[in-house]
Amino acid sequence: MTARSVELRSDTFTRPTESMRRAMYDAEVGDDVWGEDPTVTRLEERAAALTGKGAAVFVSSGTQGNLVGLLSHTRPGDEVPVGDQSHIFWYEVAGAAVVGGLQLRTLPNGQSGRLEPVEVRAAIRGVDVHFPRTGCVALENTHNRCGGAVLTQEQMRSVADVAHASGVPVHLDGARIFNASVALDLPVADLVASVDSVTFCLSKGLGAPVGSLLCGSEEYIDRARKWRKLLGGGMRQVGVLAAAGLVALDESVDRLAEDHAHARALAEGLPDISGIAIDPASVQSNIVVFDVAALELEPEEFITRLAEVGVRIASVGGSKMRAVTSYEVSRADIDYALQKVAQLSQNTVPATA
Ligand code: TLP
Repeated sequence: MTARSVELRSDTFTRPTESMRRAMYDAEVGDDVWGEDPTVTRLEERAAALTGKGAAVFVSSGTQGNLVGLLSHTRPGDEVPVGDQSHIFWYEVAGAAVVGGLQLRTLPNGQSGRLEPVEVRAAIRGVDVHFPRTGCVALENTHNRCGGAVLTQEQMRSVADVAHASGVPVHLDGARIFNASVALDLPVADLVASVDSVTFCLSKGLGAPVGSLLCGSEEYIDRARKWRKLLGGGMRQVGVLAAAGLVALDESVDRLAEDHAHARALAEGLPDISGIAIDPASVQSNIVVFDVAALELEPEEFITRLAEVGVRIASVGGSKMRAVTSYEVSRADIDYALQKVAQLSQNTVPATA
């Protein structure tokens, strides 16, 4: 038996709160494929208002939201410039290629998660019989593989301006856009004003069990509903899930600041531990990426040994580790995790290190 269990693998592990479960029980429902689930309709209207877009559609996941999002901007054979560290490129099973016939073209994200406007401009295809058409550009905010990096309104706008100048729309993977909004102290609608569509997730730091919203113009969301249906995402009495999502939007957004403070505390404690490398200044939201290359332990063993003492983290490739804070991780949990990492490092760092 371990003293504590600290779940840092992802904020996707968060379990629905008491009030979400109650709202799910009480939810008024109907057949959403027929547009008759009042709770889903309320959630979609709320999402459209929060993002400042004309409409929104409830989808099963961030992955489905991004796929439907890209499909609704493009046609088969189009090219989509995306970051080389983007979730769409790394973790969405090449759905854009398989289902949409899309060619993803990667541009460097660097450490910051940004795309450089000049690189985006160069990637947008001109008229040439050999070329695919550029269907849309995709951004990500906060940026998962770039350690939860936050893109500012200006950084997004500068890319959107370049794309729009060539008539190319912009999709934002805003799975954690509320984290970005809280970190910048800027309403989501202002932050995403320059992009044409945005996906955000209810099931990460906001704590709902399932679900994401894809938001955009009314005409775009009409197309998205069709793609969602094609993908088997037309759900029926799904108000039971939407009800939890509405509670998440009411109760979970402001407290994300606490998760960011906990992530910072973790990032500030880690450099004191020998064998661990991280720049604490790089931590801007609830994701902490650090390097364990200088430990004698193999990365997999580091993860296993930490799990044995109740601290769960995940690998993001090689010696890079990821820890994600959420409302189920307290400040005391962070101190416990730091203590366990320090103990592990003392036992495993060579004496000369
Ligand atoms: N990310 C998951 C894993 O897939 C890596 C996580 O634990 O962080 N966009 C971004 C930026 C995401 O981080 C995720 C989930 C998604 C999209 C996909 O969302 P889901 O898991 O709902 O399909």
